[in-house]
Amino acid sequence: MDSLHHAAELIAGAERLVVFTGAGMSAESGVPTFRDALTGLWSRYDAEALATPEAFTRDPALVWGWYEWRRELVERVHPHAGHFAVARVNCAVITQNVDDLHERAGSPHPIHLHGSLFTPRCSACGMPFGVAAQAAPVRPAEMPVTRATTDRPPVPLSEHRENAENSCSREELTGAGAADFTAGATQLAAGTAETATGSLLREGPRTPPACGGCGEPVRPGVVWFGEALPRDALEQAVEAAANADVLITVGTAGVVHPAAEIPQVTAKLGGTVIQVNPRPTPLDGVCALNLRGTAAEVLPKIIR
Ligand code: BV8
Repeated sequence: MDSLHHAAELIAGAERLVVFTGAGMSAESGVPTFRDALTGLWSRYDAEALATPEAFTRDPALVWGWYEWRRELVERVHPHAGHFAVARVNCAVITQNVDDLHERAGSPHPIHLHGSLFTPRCSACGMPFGVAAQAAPVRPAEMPVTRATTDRPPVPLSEHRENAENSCSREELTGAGAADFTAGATQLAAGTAETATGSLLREGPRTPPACGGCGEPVRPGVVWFGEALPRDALEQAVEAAANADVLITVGTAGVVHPAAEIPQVTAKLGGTVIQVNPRPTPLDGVCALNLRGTAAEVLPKIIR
């Protein structure tokens, strides 16, 4: 039996299926993977150096410009056949991605281990920034705890900026509509923006954080390197992986922790792990099947 057919049989027989996704899941929708997230003008930046609290403290407007660029890009793309295949089956979705492609394909409640491009929050108390503030405020206890334990000191942003500014203007840095993005990002960073260029949230008007705008900057609603993952999300993900009889890991390099340990939880407790990735990863060893293909090609063939 070929491996695609074998995988389809295992998945069809699963009672508690989990799908765990990384940046490669969004690649065929047109969202660059994290290791190549920086294309064009942003290619002068190291994503890991930008996705840190230190970078935001040092230059909030530049970091906001990067996240606005990514959010705008996600707004322009669409889920692919792989997202729709996952949404068709009864499963728990755990994602490292900060886009909303799983939701837009119909997966009801993906667990976002690394936050979202669409949930900016107060950097002091964690309250969501905008209409979400009235909905479900993030309890301060869930505020990410930051510890400078990044795997290597981020390359000083001043070095990046120096290079960047030598070769292109700040307006160019943040792509199309640059000037107002930067201005909007600066306002957002200062927590003073009532509106910022390009609606940050799909819902209606934004309001200051429910905490009354404690004067701290509004930050992107993602988990940066050196920050703890949201406790609820991590607990839900570990529980789902521990109970899974089949887990499909799709499009992750398996190098960012603790998320990379999720497939290992399933394997350690006797579940079957199936990997979908064109390239080998450190997760190969815990997978019963390693399907060397892409998310949009393989998932519709194995999830029927
Ligand atoms: C924490 C949000 C502690 C922001 C992200 C030493 C060793 C190990 C770990 C560490 C270490 N030192 C420090 C650490 C911890 C660090 C870490 O793991 N570093 C790594 C780089 C070594 N982790 C952290 O800092 C975490 N926090 O540890 O906190 C703590 C504890 C208590 C109290 C205080 C602190 C936080 C990590 C979260 C970082 N935030 N994202 C943003 O997006 O801007 S992570 C970022 O990487 C994205 O979320 C991305 O999803 C994620 C993982 O990357 P991948 O998804 O795997 O994507 P990548 O591009 O790497 O790979 C793509 C894959 O897809 C490839 O394999 C490719 O072959 C494949 N592919 C490509 N195309 C396709 C495809 N597959 C299928 N189909 C295709 N078409």
